[in-house]
Amino acid sequence: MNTNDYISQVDRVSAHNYHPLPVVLRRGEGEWVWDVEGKKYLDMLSAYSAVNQGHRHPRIIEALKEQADSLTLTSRAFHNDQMGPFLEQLCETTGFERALPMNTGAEAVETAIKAARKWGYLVKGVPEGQAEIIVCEENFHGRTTTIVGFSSDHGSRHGFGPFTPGFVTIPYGDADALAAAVTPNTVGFLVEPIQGEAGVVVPPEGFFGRAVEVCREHGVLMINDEIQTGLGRTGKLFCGDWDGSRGDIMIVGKALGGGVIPVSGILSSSEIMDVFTPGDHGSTFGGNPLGAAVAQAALDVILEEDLAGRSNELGTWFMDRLREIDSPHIDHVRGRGLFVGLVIKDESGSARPFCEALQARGILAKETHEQVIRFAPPLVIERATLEWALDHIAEVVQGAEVAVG
Ligand code: IF1
Repeated sequence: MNTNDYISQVDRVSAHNYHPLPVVLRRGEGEWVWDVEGKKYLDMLSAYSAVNQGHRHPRIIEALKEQADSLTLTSRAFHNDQMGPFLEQLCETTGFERALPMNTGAEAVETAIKAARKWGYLVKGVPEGQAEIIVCEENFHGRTTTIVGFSSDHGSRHGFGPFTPGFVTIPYGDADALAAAVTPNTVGFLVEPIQGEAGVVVPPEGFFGRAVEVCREHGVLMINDEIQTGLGRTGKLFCGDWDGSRGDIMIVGKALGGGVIPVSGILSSSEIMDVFTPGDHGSTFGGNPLGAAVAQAALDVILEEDLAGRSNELGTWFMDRLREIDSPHIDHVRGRGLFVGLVIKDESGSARPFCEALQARGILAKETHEQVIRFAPPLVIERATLEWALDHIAEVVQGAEVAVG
């Protein structure tokens, strides 16, 4: 079968809930992937920052294979010998007292929502069923009906109601609006330190620090969604570190699974985590030994290879070089570390044709929200590879190969 055969097959048998680039991948290694015709591509998306360690990192694959040869799944009805070591390493790495392991990011976000609400009722004294959580315009926190219910993106929520009550929306980056939205029933502020899906939107300087103060003043839990921005992506171990705050609850996922298996979770204090009692929350796979073994290796790689430091150094250099490109189509470049958004001017049309031109040159990048080309390569990427990519990016955004407008 060739590329078109695979695409036709998927078109025939799958729901059409995505519009992927017309490429069918078969192999990955480091920052590179190969399609079914053997064509090589630079992965500039990293599965939306779930492959920070690069495709099939040897240490992570070794951990996967070793654990697969002994025990893969027990459910939480029994203990296993991998979950404790994993969660202890995660707590030591993040500085939190306790962790609750889940699988997908959305599951972890839902877990954080439940933790904040129950803390509100048991500790803060909010009347049962009255808890409010503040979220931001243009947020992306996952695809469950509760989560899309507080999305401001019509495409993510249309046709999926009715939705869960108890969420209040403020403009992203507006600390005064946050303060004004707080009521005695507010239990949490759920926020991405940099908004990913919104198009790599970095909040105004000082917003995050001010939000921490507002939350502290009003006894509101700061809930940092670091699923995409965490684990080195923005040039610090966690994006909140740029403002010295990892939140009262920090949500992690994606790269925690090393690009191999879904591993997510929430981290918090004992006071907050102790609202959970046996049987009131869980999941079949949460804390499974295979994921726990992989996640330990995933964390080791991030720390021992200083992926955050690489992201900071290479990302800063990469964005400077992008800003030097003289192109009629570039509105501006934004981001932090190797979490970069190149914003295409409205008059130049959508970012999609530029992504298709990049694909023809062996670079896989994905547009987000029409106008933004997101560049988020694996954090193991070589500088020489970025230099090669920059030459092609410059030619694409300067050249006439893209029919614009
Ligand atoms: C899709 C977006 C990114 C996330 C943040 C929670 C989750 C995500 C900050 C949920 C997941 C993924 C989901 C994937 C595409 C991708 C995405 F474009 F959808 F918005 F990265 F920006 N918090 N983001 O970014 O984690 O349940 O997926 O494990 O749904 O199309 P998940």
